[in-house]
Formats: sequence, structure tokens, C-alpha cells
Amino acid sequence: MTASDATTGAPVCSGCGVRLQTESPDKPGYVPEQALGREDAICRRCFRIRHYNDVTHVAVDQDDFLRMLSGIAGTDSLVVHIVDLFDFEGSVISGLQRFVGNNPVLLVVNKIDLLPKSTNWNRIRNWVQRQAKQLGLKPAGIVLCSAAKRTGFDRVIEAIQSLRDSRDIYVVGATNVGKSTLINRLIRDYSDLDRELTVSRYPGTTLDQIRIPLDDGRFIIDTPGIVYPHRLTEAVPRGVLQRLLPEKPLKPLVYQLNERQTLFFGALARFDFVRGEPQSFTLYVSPSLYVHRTKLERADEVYAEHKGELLAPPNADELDAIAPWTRHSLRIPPGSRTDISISGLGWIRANSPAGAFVEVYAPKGVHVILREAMI
Ligand SMILES: Nc1nc2c(ncn2[C@@H]2O[C@H](COP(=O)(O)OP(=O)(O)OP(=O)(O)O)[C@@H](O)[C@H]2O)c(=O)[nH]1
Ligand SMILES: [Mg+2]
Repeated sequence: MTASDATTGAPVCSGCGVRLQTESPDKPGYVPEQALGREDAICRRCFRIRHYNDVTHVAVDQDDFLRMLSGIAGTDSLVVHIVDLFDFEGSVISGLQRFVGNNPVLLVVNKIDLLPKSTNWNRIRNWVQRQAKQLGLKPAGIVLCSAAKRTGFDRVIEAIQSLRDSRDIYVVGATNVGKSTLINRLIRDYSDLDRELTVSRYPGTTLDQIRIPLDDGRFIIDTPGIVYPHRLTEAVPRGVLQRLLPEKPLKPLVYQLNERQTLFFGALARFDFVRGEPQSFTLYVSPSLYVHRTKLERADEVYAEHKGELLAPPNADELDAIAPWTRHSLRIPPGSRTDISISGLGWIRANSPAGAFVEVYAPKGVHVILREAMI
């Protein structure tokens, strides 16, 4: 049976949820006529993602997304809110509670496999709890997991079962946090269904709601990710993403710096240690990102000379696609345990109890914040 839209009954792609059509090969949802009747038909875009890892970008209307989210308030369901531990604040849906009405929310913190192997998980759990509270989230439960590696999955299942009360389950989150990966895991390990949602390393893979039947006649619903322009991952061309998104556990990089020294993260961002005692900073960024150290005095000149070449990503031909930098001046209070978080890029742990004054340059609109240190 082809998947179909819950309200109109029109056929939809079982991989990304887009309405299927046989007329325009260049438009989203295209499927050749003969494939339309097939069991769990998928659109050409999903076919190409799965077989050639070739992802075309389709913009999802954010108003549609917010409408869909508000629609959840009128349902009786469990909401599973997935966030990405590598971009915690950046991937949280702030104000989610307002959208979902009285329905309980389970906060699932995904991609824990990206943290270093030596991580103290109890501390991370407590940190997540405090952050969630500060961000105004009021989840009925919090679990940490890796949907890709299956770590922590028994806890995810337990939490869902204890909160669900035979209701539908809506899986919501920002783009690329692993919603479809997590549902695929559930389908594979806990059902007899032979279905697979399309996943890709690029944000914006799922295009519309996809309803997957559960044993008790209810549904688990995959949804398109919300696009947050404040995440660097949404603000760079696709070629850059490969080097921005870590795929293996992070290896913290420790830099011993004197004041008036600068670090470049390719040509994506710049960190100036402007004032403070000599101290170390620990970088938690993708190992594929090139970090370049120089003197603050020389930084402008180094950037002008080497952006797009030595300082990459982005490459020279991708530079223009990225917004100019904004400067963020940040005072790290003495005696604090602080991370400087650059949404989508990672974070810098300031290690000295003496505090520091730093400046961060990042593409306009990308969130740069101070937070309690995660590790
Ligand atoms: N390291 C790691 N990567 C993950 C994990 N879960 C998902 N991913 C990766 O994250 C990327 C996005 O996964 P998807 O499942 O497509 O994410 P999504 O939330 O459905 O994304 P949209 O449909 O774009 O909203 C893929 O490259 C996944 O392999 C995880 O637990 N750990
Ligand atoms: Mg998806």
C-alpha cells in the first residue's frame, strides 16, 4: 500500500512525506507513473538520497511548520522533542510547551556518541536538566541517547511506554537532530513493519508529516525539522557541512593562549583572546575543521590574505554564500565554569578560574552565547 495523507488520502512519499506527483520531474514529489502504485513508493529525491547520497534542497514553508506544531495542541498525544547534544541551545524548540497544549513532552537528547569516550554521563544528565529548566522547557521526562549507535535506547523505549498511555506519538525537533533516524530505529527493532524513512546528513530531509502505524492502531508521526537560521549549519553551503558536522566522537583540542592571540575556525568563525592571564581553552569542534592560531595584531591581515584557501572551509567559491561576520564581545566571569557556544560549530571551554575577555566573530545571525560548561 502506498502511504497516504491523513486528511486528503492523496499518495505521499513514504520516505519524506511529500505529496507524490507524476507530472513534473523537476518539482518535489515526482515519481514515475509505474512506481506510483508500488508498496511504500518513494519520490525521486528520496531515491537519489538513498542510492547516490545526492540530496537536493527543498525549502519547507516555516509557517506550515508552525501551523503543524500548533495543531498538536488539539490532539491527544505524546510529544517527543529531539535535540542535538552537539548544538543543544541551537536545536531546542523554545516555546514548545505553548504549541503542544497539555500534551506531555519527552525530551530526547540525541547524538551522545559525539561526546568524548571519557564523558561522565551523570554530569551531562544533570547539566541537561539545568539547561532545559533555564530554557523554559518543562518536559515530563528527559533521556539521553544515540539513535545512530543505539546507545541509551532501552531508556528511550521505557520513557515512551511510561508516558504514552496508548496515544499517538509526535516526533518534533529542529532539522538534522535525528528524528527520522530514531523512528527508523524504533521500526527496525520494535515492529514487524518493513518501512524506512529517508535520512541524510543535510538538514531539511523530511518534507512533511509521515504517519507510521503502531500495533495498537495509533501512529508515530515523523515531522519536518524546523529551520533555525541562528544555527551555523543552516547558514553555510552544503559543501561546508561535511566538515562542520562531526561524525566521530569529539577529540577535545587544548590551546594554551596568551592574551592577544586569535584562533580561526577555517574562515567560518574567529576567536580572539583579548584580555586575561595566560590560560588554556578547550575546543569541541569537528576534527575536519581547520584551526589556525595567530596573533591578534595580524588576524585581519591573515584573514584577508588566506580566507577560502589556508582558512577553509568555506572554499574560495563558497565564501560569498556566507553572511559577513558579526562581532560578539564576551566577558567570562572569574571563578565560573563557562563554555562559549557557537551554534552549529561547537563550543570553547574556558578553563581558567581567573576569567577572560574574549571576542568571537561569526556569520551574522548565528547565535554565540556563554553557558555553564557542559564538560
Ligand atoms: N553521530 C550521530 N549522528 C546521528 C545520530 N542520529 C542521527 N544522526 C545523523 O544526523 C543526520 C540527520 O539525521 P536525520 O534522521 O535525517 O535527522 P532529522 O531530524 O530527521 O532531519 P530533518 O528531516 O532534516 O529534519 C544524519 O546524518 C544521521 O546519520 C546520532 O545518534 N549520532
Ligand atoms: Mg527527517
